Amino acid sequence: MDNPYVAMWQDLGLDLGAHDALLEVLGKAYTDFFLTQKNRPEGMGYFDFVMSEVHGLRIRELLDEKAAGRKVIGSFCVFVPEEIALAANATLVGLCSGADFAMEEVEKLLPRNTCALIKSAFGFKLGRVCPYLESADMVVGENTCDGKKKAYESLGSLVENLYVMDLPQVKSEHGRALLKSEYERFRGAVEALTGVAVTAESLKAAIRTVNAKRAAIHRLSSLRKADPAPISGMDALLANQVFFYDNPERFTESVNKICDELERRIAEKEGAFPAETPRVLISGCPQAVPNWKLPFIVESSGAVIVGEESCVGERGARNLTDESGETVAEMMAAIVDRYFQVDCAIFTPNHDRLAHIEEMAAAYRADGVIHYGLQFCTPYLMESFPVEKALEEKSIPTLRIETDYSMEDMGQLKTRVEAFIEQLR
Ligand code: BJ8
Repeated sequence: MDNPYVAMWQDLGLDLGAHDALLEVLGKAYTDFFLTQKNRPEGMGYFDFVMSEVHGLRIRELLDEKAAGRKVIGSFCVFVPEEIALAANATLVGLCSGADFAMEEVEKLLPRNTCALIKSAFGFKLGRVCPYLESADMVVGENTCDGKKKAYESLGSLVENLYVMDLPQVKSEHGRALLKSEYERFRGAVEALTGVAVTAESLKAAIRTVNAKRAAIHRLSSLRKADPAPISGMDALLANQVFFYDNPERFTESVNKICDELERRIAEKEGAFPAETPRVLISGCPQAVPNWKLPFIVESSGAVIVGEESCVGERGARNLTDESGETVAEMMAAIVDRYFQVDCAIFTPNHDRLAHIEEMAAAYRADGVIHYGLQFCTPYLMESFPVEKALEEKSIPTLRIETDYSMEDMGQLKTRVEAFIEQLR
């Protein structure tokens, strides 16, 4: 049967041949990595469906929203506040990319020693294979790491309406003031894009919507403390990845539904893995769709991942925004307070992150931590050394991994991960 979305992809200007090739690789990876897992919760059927339609139905929904007068904003970072976008009648979608694409073209614009995440974003644009990017009315970049900061200078010539947000690098009063003024500037830019002013009512509703989404993810995370773990780390990561794409209300409902099921599984001592399987916390760089390499290696080597200290995970979703404000100014201040706690490695010093890793290792009863660093990601690779040292001093076994999106080091990584899991046993 003909694919019902071909005309839509064509209208978006996608390179259909390249896009077909991407979908084929994605579909195969999904089948191999996810559908082969045993003892999956039934509720994962929803996420399987979402992934099967990630370039189809969800894009059609976004285009329908646009036809009804809403705008779509794409973002590469959890510092871009979804609350502000929603309150001004826009939908925010994540653009972070987790696969290599059109690398030859990318390396004509970026140095080879750029992290895979940045290269991937460029590859998806240059290869014309990302319908989210092509649907976006505004793309938001942010001055976080040096790689991203400088890459947006080049990306500006490739995408229409690139908006760059400045971000603090120090958690000081001055840093907070910068974040506040940048969020105000962003509010103005979104209002100008949509023609809709943020009101106290719309902002309160948006804060509630995003809080509900985060609360559902917190509930899911908390259930992973059980032994046996009721859900695999692969499946929990998938839910955290879908967080950035899905309709927020539907996402919240689906995650809460799976949580109901997980509570039943915990009561019946039913796990995705047997009880006493070695438990691992992953900490470090974000793992964007379809970057499933490390979790697959870990869980196919006999351990279960019980948490992600990552922006696609707890670092991104931790903390709700205070809902008690009554004016736009009060709620904007609450949004600044909430986001200013995100402990990305671009901050210096960044003591909160180490404290959070230790807290998470204890809360999720992790037997060890795997620090995941993307090659050439200076902020996280630099932090991996003190993190490893501090954790080892507390007798928490730690493995530092440095990798990219290629599959070439699968064998080597598997050997190291297996040895680490053996040590945990
Ligand atoms: S808040 S982690 S989403 S910036 S991997 S591009 S850091 S060189 S992604 Fe991030 Fe926002 Fe921080 Fe989170 Fe640079 Fe490192 Fe590449 Fe990275």
